[in-house]
This record gives sequence, C-alpha cells and structure tokens, in this order.
Amino acid sequence: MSTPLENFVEESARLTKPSKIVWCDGSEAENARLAANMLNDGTFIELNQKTYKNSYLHRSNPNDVARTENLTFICTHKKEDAGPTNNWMAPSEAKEKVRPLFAGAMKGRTMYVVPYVMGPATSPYSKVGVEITDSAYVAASMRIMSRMGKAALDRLGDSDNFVPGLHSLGDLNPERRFILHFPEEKLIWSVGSGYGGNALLGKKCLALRIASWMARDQSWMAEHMLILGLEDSSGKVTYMAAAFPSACGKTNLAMMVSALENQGYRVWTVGDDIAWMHVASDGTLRAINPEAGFFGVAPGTNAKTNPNVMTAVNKNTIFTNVAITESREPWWEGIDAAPSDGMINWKGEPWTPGSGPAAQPNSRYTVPALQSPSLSSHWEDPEGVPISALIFGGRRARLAPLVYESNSWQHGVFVGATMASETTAAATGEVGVSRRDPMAMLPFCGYNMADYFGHWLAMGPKLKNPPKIFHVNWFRQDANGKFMWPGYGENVRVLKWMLDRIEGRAAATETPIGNVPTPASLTLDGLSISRDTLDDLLRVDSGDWIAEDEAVGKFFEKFGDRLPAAICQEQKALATRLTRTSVVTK
Ligand code: GTP
Ligand code: SPV
Ligand code: MN
Repeated sequence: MSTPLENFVEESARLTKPSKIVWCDGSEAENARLAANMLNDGTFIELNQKTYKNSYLHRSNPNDVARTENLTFICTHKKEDAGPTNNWMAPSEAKEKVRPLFAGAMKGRTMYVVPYVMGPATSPYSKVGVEITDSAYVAASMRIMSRMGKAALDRLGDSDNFVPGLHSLGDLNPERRFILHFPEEKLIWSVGSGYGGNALLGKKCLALRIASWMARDQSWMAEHMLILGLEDSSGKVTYMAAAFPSACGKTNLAMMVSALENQGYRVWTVGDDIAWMHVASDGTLRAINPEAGFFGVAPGTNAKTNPNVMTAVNKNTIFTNVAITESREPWWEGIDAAPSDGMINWKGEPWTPGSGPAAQPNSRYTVPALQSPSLSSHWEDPEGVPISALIFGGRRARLAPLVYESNSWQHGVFVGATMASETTAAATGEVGVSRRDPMAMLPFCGYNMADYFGHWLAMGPKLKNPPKIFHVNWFRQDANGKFMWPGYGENVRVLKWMLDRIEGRAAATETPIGNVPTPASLTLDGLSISRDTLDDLLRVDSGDWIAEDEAVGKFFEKFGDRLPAAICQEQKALATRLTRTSVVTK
C-alpha cells in the first residue's frame, strides 16, 4: 500500500506530467548535482570560487523579483474566515481556476520532491512539509532554509502529518501566477513565480499563513519575528522577539555587532524572520526559529552595518538578482566597495553609472544560519528560548519615537495592532507608501485579522510573566529627510534600555502612547548625538497622535463586529489620554 506522501507525489505527477521525478535527500552529493545542472542550464552563474566558494548567482525573471500580495489568496469556505485584509477565493473555485495552470506544467521538466522540517529536527514544535517543485533553484534554496531531505522523511515515516505544497514555475507570466493557501485542509498551491516568499513554500506559506491558522486552533503563536539573545556584562542572556515588516530591519537587528561590546553587551542570533512561540509548562513564552537559513536583503549590507552576514556569505551562498563584478564577486548598492568597471547588473546587462541600480532593490542572499558568527548556541534548543520582551516596529519617517513601552499585555497588543510602516521593495507595488501592517503580519496572517487580535489578547493571561511589549522606530527623519538615529549596531542601546526596564533599573517618562526613555536613561557613551536630535527622536506630539488614532479607528472599522472589544477600549482610552494632554500643553 502506498503512503500518504507517495499518493501526493503520484497525484501531482499525474497532473503536472514531469519527465522525471527526483526525491531530494538533502545530501552533499545531491546538492553538487543540482548545482552542476543549474550551471549547465544557466540557472546558476558561478561566482569567484576563491573568494565565494560553492556560491552562485541566480537571476530571476525581471517580472518576478518580489512577493506578489495581490496574487496571494486565503481559500476558506467562508469569506469572513479570511477576513477583510486577505484576498479570498472559495476553495473549489480556486482549484477550478488554478488546476489548469498545473496541468502538464512539468512536461519536459524534472519534478523535485522536497521533504523538509520547519524547526529543529528533534523539537516537539517542529512541522513537516513536502514541497513538490519543478525549480532546482527552489530545491537548492529549501536545502539552506530548512532541514531538508532525510531528516524530514525520518520524522514523517508513513504518516500523513505533513503540509503538502505544490509548486510550478509555470510560464512565469504574472497573469497566470497564484499563491493559494487552503488552511482548512493545510494545503499550498503556488504557480507562476520562482521568487522566495512565493516559491519557497516552507517560509511564508507554511511557517506563517498555514501555521498562524494552526497556532490559533492550538493556542500558540506563529509570528513574523526575529529572535535574539542580549547578553549583559554578567554573561546573562535575555531573549527578545521583534516583528518589523518586510525589509524593515529584522535580519540586521538579529545579527548586529553591538556598539556596547566594550561594556559587555552582545547580541546572539536565534532567528531572523519567523518565530513559533508556545506557552511552556513553567508559564514562560518560548520561541523556536522554524528556519535553518537566512533569506536576507542584500542592498545596504556591508562590513559596518552587518559584518556577521558579510562573513557568513563568502561560501555556500546563493545570491539572487545582485550585480556581479569583473572578478566575479557579488555587488549591490550599499556594499563597501565602489562600483567598478565592467560590472554586470542584475539583469545580465553591462552596468554604467546612471543606468539605474546595479542590484535589484529586493536582491537577496540565501545562507545557512550555521555560518553566522553571531549564531546563538541555543538556536536549536528543542523547547525554544524564553522570551522576555516582544518588540514591534516599522519605518515611520514621522510620528513614532525611537522607542516606547506599553503599559500592559492588552495595551501592547493594541500597539502591535496599530502598527504602520512605509512599503518596501520586498513586495511588488509602490515603495515608501505608509500602510497599516498589524504585527508585521498583514501579508502573512492566514485568517481574519480581527480573530488574530483576539488570539493575541487571549495568549497574555496564559503566561505567568507575560513579556513586556515595546515599539521601536529606527527610521524617524529630520526636516531634510535624513535618518536621525544611526541604527544597526547602535540599536543595542535601545535593547539595553528595554533590558533595564525589564529589570526595573531604567527611568521613563509617561506619555499618552506609553513610556518613553528619559534622555539620561539611554546609554549613549561613545555616540555623538546632539541633545536636540535626541529630544526629536523621543518626542511624542499629541496633535499628530490624535490624527493617527483617528486613522486607526477608520482601519478598525473594516473588521466590524468581529473586532475584539478590548481593542476598541484601548483605542478610546488612547484618544482620551491624548485629548487630556493636548489640552494641558496648550
Ligand atoms: P525581510 O527579510 O524582508 O523580512 O526583511 P528584514 O526585516 O529582515 O530587513 P533587513 O534587516 O534585511 O533590512 C532591510 C533594509 O533595511 C536593509 O537595506 C538594511 O540595510 C536596512 N536597515 C536595517 N536596519 C536598519 C537600521 O537600524 N537603520 C537603517 N537606517 N536601516 C536599516
Ligand atoms: C519578506 O518579504 O518578509 C521576506 C522575504 O522575508 S520572502 O521570503 O520573499 O517573503
Ligand atoms: Mn520576512
């Protein structure tokens, strides 16, 4: 008798008609074969093997360089279960529409069967997925981003306990591109794109959209969060998880080289994009990183902003849509080296100054986590690491101060629910437009976001000492449009203030939105920043916040009666606090 996995593979082959089926085992030999095939057919371009051993450049189709949120659907029986912030199709309608795009799609192609574990191989919280794909690039990337191959088959055995995902490049035409999620039956279909979040199905599709649905049903949390450990001068490590929208600084914060290393403060990386969090038997919130690698934004990465990544990516790394120099090394805007003669841009054309960015703004590196010098020794702890702080943040040129602390779990959930951020190149569409992005999950929540707020509210009381909830903004600008805060390794100063708040050491000023550091409570030694700039960074302008709270109210109207009462209460309470202070200050 055949196993559920064999059935899934047979069914998929019957539909897509590949000329060959390859079961991936995750071995070195298999990886070498995949790379050789891709070098052969042009999917991979060899980088300088002296300076970038086993590393390759992949150029995607220029119309396929970022997540396509408009083509991403949550397919539930009831539209309300997907909610007003998701695109929705009924499951039967979605299948009818998209099945023809899979029919015969793998003719003349190899079908790769990619079994994978999301999470440490032995963690009780890990989940098995199986991605069927006709992209060797996807198979090779999944090997870096997850525990792929044998580890997954061993864990799965003959059971049906896996999330099946069917992926085909199709014809790469955006008109025939669909990223479909069937959370009720835990199924993923993706066709027409070879790009990261659209095509590496373990990442956003399984570990966030499907997992968030499972997490709500089973009382845990699947979040778009980095996980880091902040070590203090005594050697004690405090773990924090932070949700920032795509391309808003998670990888950089998780991997930072601390500006306070001389005072004994260091940052250890547990994860850079996704956190799965559970209530442990001792009542703590514990987080595992479901991924095994980093799929990080290249532009802006250099030896000053992220030296750990610069060290990590010099071997076994796949670069996507970066430029390449004459000496066959990767190049992107914001790397230390100036552009050199003979550079080829991300589309494979000679680059000249004035011909636009050499690297695609959402170009990325795919690198094994194990290669980062900052990797925490606890990154694979099966039970996860205990979380003491949750951090929300985004890109906000105005309004939001450098950091503030919420007053309670419920208020913290409100702070997350009212997040907004300027859009980035990580998704198609206009860049730099402010939009509401609750908990950085707008594109990733697999169910009605009002129910998601309710789930967050319900998790607090299950915790013995709920983590403190903070909000940060590294991106506040001055009148000339310059970032006021230096960011990157200097962000440790803000993490240290949070730690000091957790331990009851740091002072704060109460404001209507929450507690903001007093200037003296921030450790600023060694940083040249004027008192005026600092005051501007920490300023809470009640007038601006009144307008913000009104915009928040409008956003919440979308959810109608489904919005939890506690969220409305918090919104009204904020309005009251704001009017009170603005009257006092006038
Ligand atoms: P995803 O992988 O898309 O989820 O993104 P991410 O949140 O991990 O973002 P990442 O750390 O890759 O940063 C995205 C961009 O923001 C890069 O160009 C960084 O150089 C830039 N960036 C990160 N941290 C900071 C910061 O503290 N200040 C400033 N000004 N820019 C930053
Ligand atoms: C993001 O867009 O948030 C990413 C990259 O982390 S992707 O895998 O494409 O979603
Ligand atoms: Mn992300």
